[in-house]
Amino acid sequence: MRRLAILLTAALLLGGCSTTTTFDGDGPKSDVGIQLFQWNWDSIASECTEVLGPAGIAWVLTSPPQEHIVGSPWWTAYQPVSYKVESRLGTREQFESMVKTCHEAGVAIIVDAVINHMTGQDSDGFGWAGTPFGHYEYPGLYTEKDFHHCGLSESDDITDYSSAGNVQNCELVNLADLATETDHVQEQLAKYLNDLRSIGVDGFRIDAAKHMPASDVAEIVERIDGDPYIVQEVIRSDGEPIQPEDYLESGDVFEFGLAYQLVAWMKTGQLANIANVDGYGFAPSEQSRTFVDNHDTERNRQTLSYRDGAKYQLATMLLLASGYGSPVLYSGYAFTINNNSLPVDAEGAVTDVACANFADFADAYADGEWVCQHRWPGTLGMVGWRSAVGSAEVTDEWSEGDAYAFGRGSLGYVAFNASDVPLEHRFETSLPAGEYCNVVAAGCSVVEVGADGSFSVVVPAWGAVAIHVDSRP
Ligand code: LM2
Ligand code: CA
Repeated sequence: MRRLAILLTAALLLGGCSTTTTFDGDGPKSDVGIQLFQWNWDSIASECTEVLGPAGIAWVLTSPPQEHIVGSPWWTAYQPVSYKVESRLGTREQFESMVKTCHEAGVAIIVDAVINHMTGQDSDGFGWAGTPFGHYEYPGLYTEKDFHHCGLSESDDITDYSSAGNVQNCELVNLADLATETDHVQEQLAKYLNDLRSIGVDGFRIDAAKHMPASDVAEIVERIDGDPYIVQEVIRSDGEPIQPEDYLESGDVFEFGLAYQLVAWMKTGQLANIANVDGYGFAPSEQSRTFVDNHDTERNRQTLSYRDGAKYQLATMLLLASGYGSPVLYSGYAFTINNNSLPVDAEGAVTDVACANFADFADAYADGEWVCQHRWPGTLGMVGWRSAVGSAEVTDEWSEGDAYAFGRGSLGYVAFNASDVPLEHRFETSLPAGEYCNVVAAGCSVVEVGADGSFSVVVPAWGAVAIHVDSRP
């Protein structure tokens, strides 16, 4: 029964009858995904086994796996040279083995699919796997005729985000823009994506979806075998003609609007707003993928990031407690300059992840150190909390000043404190009496719920206390 429930949840999460996935993980499966930015395939595999599977994380979003230009910045990954599964992150064999290992741990694999463009290089070169290429020449894949030349600006670059034609047919930072409306381009893309499907890949992040008409994306997705999970990157920006909602036919969308609001709420302390996001114009909850940050926003500083320490952790816990959307966690490496390289070996391949030793939020990370913020106790604890409370309704809401607390019926309760001062309070809950572990603190610090369902606790400054029925001493 339990196993069936896990299989069913997994199937639902992945948008239906995924052909290649079986989940044997034993933890309760959550709807939470995680982007492991620039983690190599071997490191993702061991993280699936050691941390993600046991924590009940549903899937990992990998960085792009296809052959890319040679160079030290992380963004070489976003300039495809060919669709060989051969990159700085590992070989095809390592990729295959990662998919297998993660599946055995009950974790699905979602791949970042760079399908809007090829390279942005004006001179000819060779890719990571040795494949020759020119800006508009990719042997065996594409020639000049397969690219857009929008003719709307001197460089053919995107110059006007108020024009859909400009955004979709011109070049995003000089990246050769594929004619995604054509049969030939769609066929090549489908071959690549279906090759990944044959390895067992469960779904795709559609990179730069805004830069392709929603109808092109839909046609490409149609050509993918089986019923893969799809999540699209359409950065929300008010007043633009292209909006995430245009893409819902092909799958889910990342809700950038909520990530921006989290920054504001951490400033104002208005955490209770998350319980009522109706007025914000976000994507429908069932198709919304929420997040605190991703690799782009931690660099352009439009969202919180690991640098914000306890505030970042608080925002992550709040997101995990919310019934709106499904969260995607983020984990990357520390940097001071956007182009900072990541740890590589003598050949330039990304080396295995070694997580920074986390003692508390005051830790400063050295450039290139793997932050592993997904392992912070508050994050893992709230993933468990989320699984425990499931879809139970919000009850026993309380807020005062910068503090906000609520329950999910008789299954769990959480209290947040967005201020510099610890908060002592007696919370009224609908929980059965007894002892509970505060799951966001390391170890089990015991909270005692009385016969009337109330408990008294000190919520740390910029911290939380969370208890649920599946974690009792
Ligand atoms: C994305 N989503 O839509 C990715 O999340 C984002 O990280 C990608 O940009 C972008 N779209 C294209 O896939 C990154 C990075 C850019 C970088 C591009 C291409 O943020 O800075 O552009 O990848 O590698 C770089 C240079 C840029 C240059 C371009 C072409 O920064 O100055 O443009 O390469 O050579 C002349
Ligand atoms: Ca385009």
